[in-house]
Amino acid sequence: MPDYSKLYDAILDGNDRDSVERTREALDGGADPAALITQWMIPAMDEIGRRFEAQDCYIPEMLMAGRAMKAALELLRPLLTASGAQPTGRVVLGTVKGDLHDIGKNLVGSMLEGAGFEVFDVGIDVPPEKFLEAVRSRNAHILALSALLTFTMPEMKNVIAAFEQSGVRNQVKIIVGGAPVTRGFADEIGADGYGENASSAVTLARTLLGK
Ligand code: B1M
Repeated sequence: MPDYSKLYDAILDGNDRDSVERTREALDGGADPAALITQWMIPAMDEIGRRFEAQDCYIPEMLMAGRAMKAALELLRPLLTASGAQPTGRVVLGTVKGDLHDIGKNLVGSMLEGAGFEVFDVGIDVPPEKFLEAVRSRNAHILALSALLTFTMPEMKNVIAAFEQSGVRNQVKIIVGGAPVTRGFADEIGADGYGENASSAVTLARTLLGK
């Protein structure tokens, strides 16, 4: 793959104008959108996270990098979703209560849409009752939960408990993902599956619906 390090740098620098410009350039040059995301854009977010952890940067820098990433993803989104695939199933998607991270969730949503799923994104910081209401009103086949913080992961368990208490747990498949989430954690809380990244979330959703 050609060198797209200027896109990586634009995200790392939190320069949204530049990240959009570099993405446009890359697409004009025939770049594969999925490869741009996995090989250049996500590594830039990982690097900003590493710097934050090492106290080499602070929340404003993380916020600006997030903004530059989202701006570039906006350009790529139509390319990820335009597959023309037949409707595969309905998914309610959201980030759990207490958690404001949405870039990974949005990527999962775009990839699911690209695979033909109808996706209802209920946003970030979502309490269990809102997930319940959304799954019921949309008659969803799958509930997809995202968490990026170790201290919001337990919220996934609370969501599953809310579905059990309401007697609707067996009507929907619940899948979980996000950087700190593991397969072991998914099993422990009684989720139906774990997706390591956006494309494995798609494979998982398809498998769970027997597609
Ligand atoms: Co935050 N943050 N952040 N942050 N942030 C992390 C997650 C952190 C790892 C950084 C670090 O310390 N290295 C750390 C968490 C530590 C921990 O809990 N172990 C952290 C922290 C501490 C915090 C705050 C607490 C900081 C503070 O206030 N002191 C705070 C919390 C706010 C809150 O949520 N209540 C906070 C805030 C923020 C910003 C708002 C500034 C911003 C978010 C902007 C936004 O989302 N709109 C932000 C950012 C940008 C990050 C990092 C740098 C990047 C996250 C990201 O977008 N990655 C992140 C470090 C990192 O991840 N390396 C960090 C790119 C994205 C494509 O990847 O989201 O992992 P990801 O999604 C992947 C997979 O995880 C998976 O697929 C996606 C695509 O491959 N996936 C799923 C995700 N959901 C899935 C669901 C599935 C399946 C797969 O099925 C349902």
